[in-house]
Amino acid sequence: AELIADLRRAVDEQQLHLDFQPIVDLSTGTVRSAEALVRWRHPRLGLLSPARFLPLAEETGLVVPIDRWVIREACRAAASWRDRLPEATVAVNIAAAHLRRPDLVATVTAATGEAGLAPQALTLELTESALIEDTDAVLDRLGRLRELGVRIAIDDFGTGYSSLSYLHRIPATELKIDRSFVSRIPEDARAYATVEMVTRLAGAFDLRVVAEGVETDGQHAAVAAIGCAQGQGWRYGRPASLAELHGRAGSGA
Ligand code: G
Ligand code: G
Ligand code: MN
Ligand code: NA
Repeated sequence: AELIADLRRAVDEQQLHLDFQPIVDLSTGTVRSAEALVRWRHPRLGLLSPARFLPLAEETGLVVPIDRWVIREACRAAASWRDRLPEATVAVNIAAAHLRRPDLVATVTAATGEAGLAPQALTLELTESALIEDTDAVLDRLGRLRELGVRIAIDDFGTGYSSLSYLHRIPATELKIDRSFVSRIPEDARAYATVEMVTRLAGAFDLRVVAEGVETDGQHAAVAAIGCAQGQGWRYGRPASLAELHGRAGSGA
């Protein structure tokens, strides 16, 4: 209960910050995007990962103001790296509760507008479990975001309960293959076949594929051979502060 009161204050008192993890083009190694990941520097408990406080934030509805803050900060960050990485987008995770809110489109429009960022440079990551409640209102909202140019990624693909049918309904632009599959290749034949199948399926839907959780050279070689367009994971870079990311982009390929 005390943590709830603390969390309520965290946004106002600037205790949250974002780390960014690069997403690279698998054929060239170029940074194509960065995923914003929220962290909470708690005054007494120290640095808390989202796994520690997001469930609480979701229960209490505080996840909506947190996600709003994340969207705004992420857009500002993307505007700051536009000079060096003009093509790179920023990706933010959107909670199910936020997706259900009619004001999501206004929040996104305000954040990109304030930052002077093209909506095309923003990707919203939605999990399959958030998409389970894809009511007409949610689909309409996603359609309007797409019309603005905002990109839509299906996150942790393959782990949800939903059927493949929502691939037909959601106006997604990319599909992120969950790291539980990527971490088992190339050795595990079934995981390998799953990544291959999902990549081929994504191609038929014109979706860009991002392999998540690539840690080793072997995994990198496998996802590249399979034909995934992009990769994310420790092999390419850990989540890091904006300052560190700038340093890396400056020295990189
Ligand atoms: O960075 P880490 O591995 O601790 O992230 C754990 C989970 O928290 C991931 O599934 C990620 O999608 C989620 N997450 C990270 N940042 C945000 C955020 O700003 N908003 C929401 N809704 N989820 C986030
Ligand atoms: O659910 P989502 O995909 O948004 O979660 C992203 C989380 O995955 C981040 O918190 C990040 O720390 C974690 N992550 C990113 N790359 C790797 C990786 O290569 N290995 C592992 N184990 N975790 C990773
Ligand atoms: Mn994500
Ligand atoms: Na993911």
